[in-house]
Amino acid sequence: MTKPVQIIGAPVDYGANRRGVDMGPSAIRYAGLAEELANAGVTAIDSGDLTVPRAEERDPETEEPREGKAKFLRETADVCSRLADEVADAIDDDAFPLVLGGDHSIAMGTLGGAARDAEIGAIWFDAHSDFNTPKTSPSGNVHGMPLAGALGIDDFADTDWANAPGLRAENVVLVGLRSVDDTEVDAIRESGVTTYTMSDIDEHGITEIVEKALDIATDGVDGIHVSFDMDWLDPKEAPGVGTPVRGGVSYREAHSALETVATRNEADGILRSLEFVEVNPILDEHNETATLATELAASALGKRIL
Ligand code: Z70
Ligand code: MN
Ligand code: MN
Ligand code: MN
Repeated sequence: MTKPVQIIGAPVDYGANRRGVDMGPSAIRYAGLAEELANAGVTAIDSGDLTVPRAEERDPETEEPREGKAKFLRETADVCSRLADEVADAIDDDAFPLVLGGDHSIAMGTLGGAARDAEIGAIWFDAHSDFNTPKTSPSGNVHGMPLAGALGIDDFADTDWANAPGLRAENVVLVGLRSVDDTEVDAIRESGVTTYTMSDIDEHGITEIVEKALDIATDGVDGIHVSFDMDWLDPKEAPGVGTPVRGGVSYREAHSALETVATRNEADGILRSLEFVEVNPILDEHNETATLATELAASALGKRIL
């Protein structure tokens, strides 16, 4: 990464069903993010954390938008709006935003900022598809909704704070899916996004799938956002996540995926923003999931052994 990297912490747990993911940004910094990035030859500026009121001080129920349920939607709207401004400002300053979550609801903020004055694609590394809406969500947890929100699907059609203006569904690729709700299937099919499941990775290998994802995500856009949910990894590698799902990618596949992104970015400078979400230090073992996030960030930003 030739640009200076601007680290933005979003200590949010409004969107998750398990408390603790709000401590993710602290845990990732404590695990040595600054040193990892420095070793990778990256210049990083840490702009600290967004101010996020504690969930306990808030009433989770909200009527917006319309029917269905979505817990802490007002609070999520507030923090995503501020995050979008920070991300857009970083890009304006010719810096590269690296956002630390927090639960995955914050992706609506990151994408909103990254897609403010640009047409963008996105690669979503996640066990889950995050395509629910307040109407369809079985849980009411907003971290299961950010792609639907950013793409303006159904209830989110005129929810300005959630929508990412320049995000193009035909340039959105979900990689490594293994947990999709029945309620998400139709919306995914109708949206025009591309999906690769864990079976596709088994069949074709991680490098081929990520190369294909990059071809699709980068086609005709100004840049891409990479959203990395730590539950994409197998729970054996990343135990500190709120919603572990068996059968995820290995340590080596995760690094390989992000090295493939880094190599493409070295060639065409297409990477516009990056985020790591869903690190839950309370559920972690010796901060290893946070440590893994620091190493993965270094791989994505161009760390090389020789
Ligand atoms: C489920 C829901 C989800 C992350 C869990 C789970 C969604 N589809 N997303 N963990 N990161 O509640 O909507
Ligand atoms: Mn997710
Ligand atoms: Mn997930
Ligand atoms: Mn196939």
